[in-house]
Amino acid sequence: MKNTTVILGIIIIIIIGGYFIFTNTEKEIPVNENNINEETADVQNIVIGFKNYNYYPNQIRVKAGQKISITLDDSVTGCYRAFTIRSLGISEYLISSTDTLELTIKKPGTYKFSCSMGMGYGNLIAE
Ligand SMILES: [Cu+2]
Repeated sequence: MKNTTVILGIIIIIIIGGYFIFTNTEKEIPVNENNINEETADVQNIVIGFKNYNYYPNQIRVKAGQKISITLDDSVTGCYRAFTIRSLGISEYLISSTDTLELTIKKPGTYKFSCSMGMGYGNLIAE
């Protein structure tokens, strides 16, 4: 009878120990969530409109290495909505003002943008 009690006790200890090990490994998962939150908090939002037959503003300073999100407001029409940064190989048709173009410019420098046909002009200045 005493042996069974000891064995039962050991089994219970193993089960409790196993439970703690299991919950500890589960707790490591939210680290990823934190990383995602930090990234979204760090996004530079840029809204570009249209003025004098060109993008406005058209000299935009951004931080190199930081995620930027570009939207075109409703004043931008036609082919101007095909936002193109040729030197980065980016060309995206932003259908409405809720569409976003997200990118990160890693290297500081001046990056020209225009429509896909080269109409309009402006610079993204990454520092
Ligand atoms: Cu065009």
